[in-house]
Amino acid sequence: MAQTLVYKILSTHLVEGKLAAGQQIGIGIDQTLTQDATGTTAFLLYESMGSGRVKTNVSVSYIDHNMTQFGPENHNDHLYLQTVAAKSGVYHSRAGNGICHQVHLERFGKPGDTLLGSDSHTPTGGGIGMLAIGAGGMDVAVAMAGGPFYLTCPKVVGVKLTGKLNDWVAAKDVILKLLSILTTKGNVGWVAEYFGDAVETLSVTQRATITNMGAELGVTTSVFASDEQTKKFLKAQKRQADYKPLAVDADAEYDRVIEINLSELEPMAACPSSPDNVKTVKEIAGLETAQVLIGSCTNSSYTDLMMVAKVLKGRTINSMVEFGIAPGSREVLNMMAQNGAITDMISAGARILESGCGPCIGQGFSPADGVVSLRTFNRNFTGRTGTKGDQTYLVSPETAIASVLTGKITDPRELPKLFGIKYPKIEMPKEFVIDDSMIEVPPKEKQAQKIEVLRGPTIVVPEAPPALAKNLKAKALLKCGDKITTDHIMPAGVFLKLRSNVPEYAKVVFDCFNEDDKPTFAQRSLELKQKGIAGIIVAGQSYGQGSSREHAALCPMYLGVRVVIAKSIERIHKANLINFCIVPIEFENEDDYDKIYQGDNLRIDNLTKAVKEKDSVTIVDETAGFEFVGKLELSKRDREILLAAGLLNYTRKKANG
Ligand code: MIC
Ligand code: SF4
Repeated sequence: MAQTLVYKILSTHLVEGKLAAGQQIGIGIDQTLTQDATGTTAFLLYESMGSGRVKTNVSVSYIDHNMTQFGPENHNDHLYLQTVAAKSGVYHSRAGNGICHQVHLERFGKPGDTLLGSDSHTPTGGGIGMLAIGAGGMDVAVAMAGGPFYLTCPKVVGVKLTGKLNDWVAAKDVILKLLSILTTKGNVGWVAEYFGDAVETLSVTQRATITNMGAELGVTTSVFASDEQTKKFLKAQKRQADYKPLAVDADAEYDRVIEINLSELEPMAACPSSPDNVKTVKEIAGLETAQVLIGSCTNSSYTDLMMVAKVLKGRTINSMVEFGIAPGSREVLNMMAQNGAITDMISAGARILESGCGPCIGQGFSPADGVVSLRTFNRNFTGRTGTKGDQTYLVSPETAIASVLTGKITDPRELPKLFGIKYPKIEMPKEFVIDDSMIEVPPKEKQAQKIEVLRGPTIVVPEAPPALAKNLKAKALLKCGDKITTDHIMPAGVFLKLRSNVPEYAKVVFDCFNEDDKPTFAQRSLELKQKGIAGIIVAGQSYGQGSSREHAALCPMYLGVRVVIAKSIERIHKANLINFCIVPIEFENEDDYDKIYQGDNLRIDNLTKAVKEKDSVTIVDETAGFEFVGKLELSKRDREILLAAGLLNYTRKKANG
């Protein structure tokens, strides 16, 4: 039978279930990646499983998020991750070597392989023809131990690309266009697969920009074929042996097809504060900007940054703009240092940041109050920059650099007219400067046994969830609206350094909803927990979108949250809730959402029975005096995990027979 790329990779990795959309399947995982902000928990859980050496072909632990090092926390994490990686047989990419997704693409990505990463932008690997999926750290820990990854067998949306990108129009504009069509809601259970004549015109890094930001659609992943472009990229990385062609069958059918003609595309921007609030740059042109940042795993490749350097050469940035550039990897930084591009950037007035996530995750460069910040990143959720009420626009490097020169949001197609700049077409280099000295190869098992894993005092082993209550007595601790992201639930920024200390980090759960002079969400929760009353979160559509951070389940669990009732819940977050024994319930009738108020006393009788064998559960709102039905959309395995009090307990039980 003719197959899509997605189904080709799935069928060669299927270990459980049937390849039919909507069915729960288990797939074997070839590679994993973890980063420091989710990796410490992942490795602590991995160690608790007692699994020894990893069973994957390749597992890599990256340090790229937490690099500011105010206080000992970050460095404690780095040392822990470095030693635990060596002990477990995991490659370790040191701080300064670059953003996990960019480095993984350059040094490890392999067409046709599966990659599971504890970061939602893992689908960046789809740019090199991998089936690359983001998940919670606990799921990645299981994969490192050799276990399958379970997912809903997806429907495939074929995105047909035709035409050719015009000068100053970028891969970022392709994904922004798609976000304007599909939005960030309602795409759970789908994968985006790109096809059509225009695909061969896009380089691997352009494809990776598209698959990276596909995460914002909420799809399971996004995939491109592996072809001549892939071969060229791998050859330039001196990894031609990793090349394998991968093409869609001619008469393969997609569940839905969307066509984007690249020739007709124009520069786009995601306006505050959602990646799908997309307008053309022309529509918002002229808006003054005081900060422009280029970087992140979406747009920090060699070709992106060389284009920026060429535009800047011999020019000076607008004096009202603060301008930072964070190269995606040390490889990119090194190449630009060697060919002089960094000098062009510095001379123009750019501030060169280290290779890492930096401002994308609120580590520095929080904008001033009320100013427009223009970023080439993938997320502009409110407050993510570290400034409340921030005004962040997401654009391509082309639009960013045009705006740096004018101080206003500027359509880059104006650059020839405004400054006489010709579009600098950057070719993929024939050979990259390869230097893997910051990637530590794990020692052989015997050698590794002697390694002492360093666990500084700020690293606290997370508490295991308690067993599910038979009958649940609870309170609606919080009622929130649509599109609540994991950034709302668990802020990063200045709190990011607390990732390996759940009791401390839990103090800022839902910090964005805390009001001065009123008890915080954490205080209200802990007070109830002491009285033996569980917490319930009531939410609207797409609850838990965005990051894969399992702390958005782990910390609420620590505070006593046992159930989330929402209109819909995003894929990774739903899995994280289950892994930490929080029951995800969806409203059968969405109107019931309006009848519940924050503070209502809720009751769920026979919860364990429902989780065991029912597709729905009755929830009694004792305060409002009504009852309603919630859907339990759970696989058999989900149910077993919940009944075993979470994935860690479940895995241990399985291992002990
Ligand atoms: C993000 O972009 O939000 C992050 C930080 O990379 C997260 C992971 C995390 O919260 O540590 C992600 O995308 O999963
Ligand atoms: Fe890092 Fe930002 Fe990419 Fe997340 S989205 S991995 S924080 S660069």
